Amino acid sequence: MDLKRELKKHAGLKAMHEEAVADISSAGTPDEVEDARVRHLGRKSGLSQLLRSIPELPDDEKPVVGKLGNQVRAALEQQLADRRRELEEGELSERLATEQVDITLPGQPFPRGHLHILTQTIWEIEDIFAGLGYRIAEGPDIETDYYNFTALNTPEGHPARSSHDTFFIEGQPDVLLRTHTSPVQIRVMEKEEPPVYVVVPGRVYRRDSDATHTPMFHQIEGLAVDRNITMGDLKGTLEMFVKAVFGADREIRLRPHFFPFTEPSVEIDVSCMICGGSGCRACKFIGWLEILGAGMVDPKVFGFVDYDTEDFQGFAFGMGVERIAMLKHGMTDLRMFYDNDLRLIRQF
Ligand code: 2NM
Repeated sequence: MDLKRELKKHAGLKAMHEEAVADISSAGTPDEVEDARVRHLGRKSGLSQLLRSIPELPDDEKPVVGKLGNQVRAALEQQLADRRRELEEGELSERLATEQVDITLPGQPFPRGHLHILTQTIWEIEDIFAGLGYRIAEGPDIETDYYNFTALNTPEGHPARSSHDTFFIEGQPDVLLRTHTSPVQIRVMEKEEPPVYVVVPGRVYRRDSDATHTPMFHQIEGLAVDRNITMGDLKGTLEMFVKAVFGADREIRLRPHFFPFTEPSVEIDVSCMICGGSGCRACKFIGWLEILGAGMVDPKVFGFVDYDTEDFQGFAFGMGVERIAMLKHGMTDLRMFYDNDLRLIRQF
């Protein structure tokens, strides 16, 4: 190399160059390269001192040292840069080799939740009716007296109003927490002409609290309005529903009952799924469990929504979701649904 031959002209520079070349070559990390740079090119390095001393040198040495010194500095700077890049690239490929991520490995398991048993029960019931062509309708939890009672043929002073033990909104005697989801059926009928097939799930509120009553619980009600709807449609629909939920072996029976909004009205029992009907503790040795209220919609209710009672008839029904879930899963205390005890939640 040119520089090597030139360096024979100056033993001092030659020695500095050789020492620096060896030192830079042996640097093992970018930090060590930097240390070598400070040692050999820094302000206190022999090379810098030599270049600074040029004015004091004999005239014939000045151009030799000036030119050669700068060549040495340029060569070392080049070597430092090369060595630094070499080491950085080595570091990168080392990290790429050792810090590989195998993206085909299974991920960290993420704890997965699931629907609450009440939600599962609501969805299951909705699915059964959806399969029969029913739509799902929802409405407000906070209702007016008109939708919760009046339009459901329960006028002021009617005994059913007090038996519901309604939560009223303070200072607003016409506003209350709905005691059933039936006001939604009224809202649907106000908006839509028959035929109407809807199921209505939701929270309802009554001033009640013991082992079998909570002040808030869930209902699903249903309404079918069409031409030529009869009690036979009611019975067939609800028998199919009960068998879908509790099993094909179950039977139903209808007992006469009273609701203000249906006439005639019935309560529907299912043959006990624990004893099969022979009598046990679950059915209080009766063989039957009450699960549904139902009836043919009273023409007075249709009057409130301007439906033509000559052309259209309907049946309606309602059930408590907690009660269905308890019977289906053999649960004993209604309040378990709201304890948020993971031992219960994880069972379903
Ligand atoms: C029940 C039982 C019987 C019912 C009636 C109506 C409406 F809006 F058509 F009048 N909706 N829901 C009804 C009838 C609800 O629940 C035990």
